[in-house]
Amino acid sequence: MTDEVGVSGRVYSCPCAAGCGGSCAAWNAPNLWEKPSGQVGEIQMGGSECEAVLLRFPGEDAALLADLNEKKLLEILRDRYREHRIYTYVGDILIAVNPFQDLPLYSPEVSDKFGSQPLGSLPPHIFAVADRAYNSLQGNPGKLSQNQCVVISGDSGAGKTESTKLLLKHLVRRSRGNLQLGQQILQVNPLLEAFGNAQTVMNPNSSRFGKYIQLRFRDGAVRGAKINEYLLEKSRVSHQDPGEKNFHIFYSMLCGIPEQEKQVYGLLQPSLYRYIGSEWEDVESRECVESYQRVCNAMRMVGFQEQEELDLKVILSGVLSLGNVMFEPQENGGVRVSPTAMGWLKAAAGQFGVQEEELLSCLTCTLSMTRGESIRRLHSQQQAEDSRDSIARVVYSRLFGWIVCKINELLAGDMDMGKELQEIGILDIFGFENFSVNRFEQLCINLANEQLQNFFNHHIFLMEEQHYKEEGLEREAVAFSNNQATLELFLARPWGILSLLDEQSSFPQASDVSFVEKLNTTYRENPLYERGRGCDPAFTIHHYAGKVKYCAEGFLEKNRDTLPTNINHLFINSVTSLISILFTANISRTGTLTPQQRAKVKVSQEKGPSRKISVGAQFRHSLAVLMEKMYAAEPHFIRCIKPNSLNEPSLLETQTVLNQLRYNGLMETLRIRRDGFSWRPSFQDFVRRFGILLLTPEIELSRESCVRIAEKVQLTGWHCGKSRLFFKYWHQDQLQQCLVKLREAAIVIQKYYKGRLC
Ligand code: AD9
Ligand code: MG
Repeated sequence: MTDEVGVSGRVYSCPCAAGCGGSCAAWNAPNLWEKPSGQVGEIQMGGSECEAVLLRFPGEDAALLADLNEKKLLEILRDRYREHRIYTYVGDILIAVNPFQDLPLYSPEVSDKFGSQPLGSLPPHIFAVADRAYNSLQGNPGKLSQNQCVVISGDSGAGKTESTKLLLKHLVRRSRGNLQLGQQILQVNPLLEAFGNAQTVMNPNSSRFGKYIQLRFRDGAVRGAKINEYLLEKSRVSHQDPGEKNFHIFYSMLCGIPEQEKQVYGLLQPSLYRYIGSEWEDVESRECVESYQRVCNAMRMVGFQEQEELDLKVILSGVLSLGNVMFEPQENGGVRVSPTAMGWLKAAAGQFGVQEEELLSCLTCTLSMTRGESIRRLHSQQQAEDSRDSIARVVYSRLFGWIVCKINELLAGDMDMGKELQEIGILDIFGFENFSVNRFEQLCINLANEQLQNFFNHHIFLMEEQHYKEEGLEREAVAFSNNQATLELFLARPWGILSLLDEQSSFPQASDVSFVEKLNTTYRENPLYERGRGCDPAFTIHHYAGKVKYCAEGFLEKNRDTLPTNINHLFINSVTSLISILFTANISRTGTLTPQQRAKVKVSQEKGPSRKISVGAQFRHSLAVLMEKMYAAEPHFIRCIKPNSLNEPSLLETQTVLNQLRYNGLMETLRIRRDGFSWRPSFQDFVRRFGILLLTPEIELSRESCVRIAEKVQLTGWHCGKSRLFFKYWHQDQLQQCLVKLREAAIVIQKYYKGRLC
C-alpha cells in the first residue's frame, strides 16, 4: 500500500490488506485510500489480490496536488507530455502543451465520447472545456444561463489558433443545429488564414490579427456566428523582417493561378515583386497550390460572386505592382517615377481601376486647401515611398475587412429577432511579443495581452474572494501581482501612453523624438517606465511578462495612419467596383454597396474629410468593447504552452516552459491555491472520507461530525463555511497520514488476531 500521490500503472492495494478481492467495505468506500490526484479515475481490479491498477495518469489536476510549486508543476507537465498527455488542469484552467505532431485525440468518436459523459469523468481535454462552456450556456438548476467566453492565450506558436479550431469543431458537432451552417463555420477558416496569417520566425502559420468568434445558440443548437477581427498587421504587406514572409495569399495565388490565367490579373514572375522579396524561391510547392484551391473553394462557399473573386485577385496583383513603383529625386525638390518603373505604375493604375496620372499625383504630392485655395506640396523620395506603401497597406487591410464582412453575412444564419440567442465567444488573440526590435504593432499587441492578463487576474482572484464571501468567511483580500498600474500607464486619460501619442500625433510639428521626450518627462517617477538609452527614440515598459524595449521610430505615423490626400476620392471612383466598395465609409457594416450608398459617399467626400480617428484610439475602443462582452460572460481559460523554440515534437525545454508558466500567471494561480484554502470539501464528502478517524460505527454526514474529526486530529488554521470546510493544501496530507496510521494499526491488529486463531 502506498499513500504517495500516484504514478500511472502503479498497483494500489485495498487498505484492508486481507485479500478481499475487492469485495470488502474498505475497498468500496470512496476515497478511503488516497487515489492519485484525488480522483476516482479508471481502476482495474488486479487478479485475486485486492489490488487496483490506476489507469488514469496522475496530476490531471495539478491544483489538487499537495506541495505545489513550479518545479512540481513542470515535472508533471513534462511527464505527461512524454506520454502525449498534452492537457492538464490547474483548477479550472486548462494547460495545453503544443505537441507539434498529429495526435489521435480529436476524432469524431472522441468528440462524441466527451459530449456524452459527465463533466470531469474523462481526462483533461480541450473538448471538455468546450463542453463546460456549452453546458453552462444551457444553465444549471437554480442558475440562469449566461453567455460564455473561452480565452485562449500563449506565446506565438503555442497553439492558440489550433485550439480555437478544435473548440469550434467540437461545439459544432455537439450542438447539431443547422448542419450546413456548422460546416460553413469550419470552412471559412482557410480563407481567414490565407489573408490573415503569415510565416514568422516564431511560427510558419502565425496569425497576424486577433479574432473573437461569437457562436450563437438557441435551444442548444448553433444558429449563427460572427467574427470580430483586431489589428491586422498590415505593415507586413510592404515590409517583412528577415526570415519572415508576406501574407500567405500572395504566395498561394502566385503559384496556384495557372500560367495562362495570370495575364487576366496582370501577374508576372513572382521573383520580380519587391513585396514578395527574396523569400520566394522556397515556396513553390504543391502545398501552396493546394492551399490556393482551398481558398478558392472557401470563396465560393462564402458566396463570392465571380466578379468579386476576379476583382479581389486583380487588386492583390495591383498591390504587388504598386510595390515595385520606385522614385528618383528631381531638381525641383520633388520626385518622379524611375523610368524603369513606369510600367509598374501603369499596371497598378490599371489593376486598381484608376487613372495613371491621378495615382501618380497621389504618390508624388500632397494637396491641401487653405482659405479656399488648393496648395500642392511636392513629396521627397521618402514621402513618395511612404505614400506608396501606405496605399498598398490600406488596400490590403480593407480587403481583409471586406472578406470578414462577407464571412459574417454568410454566418449570420437564421437568427430571427424574436428569441434571444446565447453566445459562446472564443478569443484567439496574438500572444505577448518581445522581439529584437519592437514597434508600434508590438505595443498594441502587448497592451491587448496586459488587458487579458488583467481579466484573468480579476476573474481568478475575484472568484476566490467571492467563494469565501458566499460561505460567510472573513478573509483578507488575496495578494497577487496586479497589472492594473501597467494598464493605466497605457490607457489613462489624459496622461496614458495612448493619450500622449494621440496628443503628439495631432501636432504637425511633433516627431517620434518629441513623443519619447514627452513620455520621459511624464513618467520620470513611474517604476514601470524606463527611458531608452542611445540616440534612437526608444523606451522600455515593464510588462507582466517582462521588460520590452520599444523603438519609437514610426510611432506617430503609424498612429496617424495618414493616407495620401485624394486617395479616398480616387478609389471611390474606381472602375473596379470592389476597390470602390473598399473605400466606402460603411464597409465595416456591409460588404456590398448600393448605388444610393455610393452617391451618399460621394456627397460626404465633397464636404471634406471627417475627423480621422487614430489607430491607437480605434484599438482602445475595440478593446473596450471586447472587454465589456467578456466581463459580461462566464470565462474559461486555456493557457497554451510552447514546449520548445524549434517547433519540434517530443521536446520540452525546461526553461522555455518555466518562463511561460511564470508570466502567464499560472505560477500565481498555484500560489493562490497554496496561500489560500485550496481544498474545500463539502461536509458530506469530508465525513465520508475521514469519518473512520472517529472510530464510531455510525456517523452523521454533518457539520458537527466534520468539526469533531478535525478536532480529533488536532488540525489548526482551517475554517468552516456554510456548506463546506476550508483547508490549506497540507491539511489533506495531515489527514491522510492519520488514515495511514489507522490502517497500519488495523493491519497489526488483524495479524495479531489471525496469529491467535491459527
Ligand atoms: V500565433 O500567436 O498565431 O503566431 P498560435 O496561434 O498560438 O501562434 P498555432 O495554433 O498556429 O499557434 O500553432 C502552431 C503550430 O503548432 C500549428 O501550425 C501546428 O503545427 C502545431 N499545433 C498546435 N496545436 C496543435 C495540436 N493540438 N495538435 C497538433 C498542433 N499540432
Ligand atoms: Mg494563431
